[in-house]
Amino acid sequence: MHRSTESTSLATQDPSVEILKKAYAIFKKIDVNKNKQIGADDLEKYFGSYSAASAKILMREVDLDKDGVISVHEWMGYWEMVRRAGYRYPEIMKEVTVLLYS
Ligand SMILES: [Ca+2]
Repeated sequence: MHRSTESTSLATQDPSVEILKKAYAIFKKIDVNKNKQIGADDLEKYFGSYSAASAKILMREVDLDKDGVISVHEWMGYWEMVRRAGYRYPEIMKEVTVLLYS
């Protein structure tokens, strides 16, 4: 007798998947020179001076190994962490949307 494997339904409309997809799209947008990492200069170019403070906070929060750049793993890990931390989807989506269209 064996336990039936819990069926993880891969719903196409899973909002968390949407979030991660968007997060990745944002990463690619910010990574202007396509070197698979986001540096402070990328953030400055992308966000402009008006939200330099937000960019700094973002860097501080996402750059886990403190090497001054955000790798794609750090970026995706950040959003995964935010998601798991129990933030409500609408809040995350708002954050993502702001990032995507700012
Ligand atoms: Ca890093």
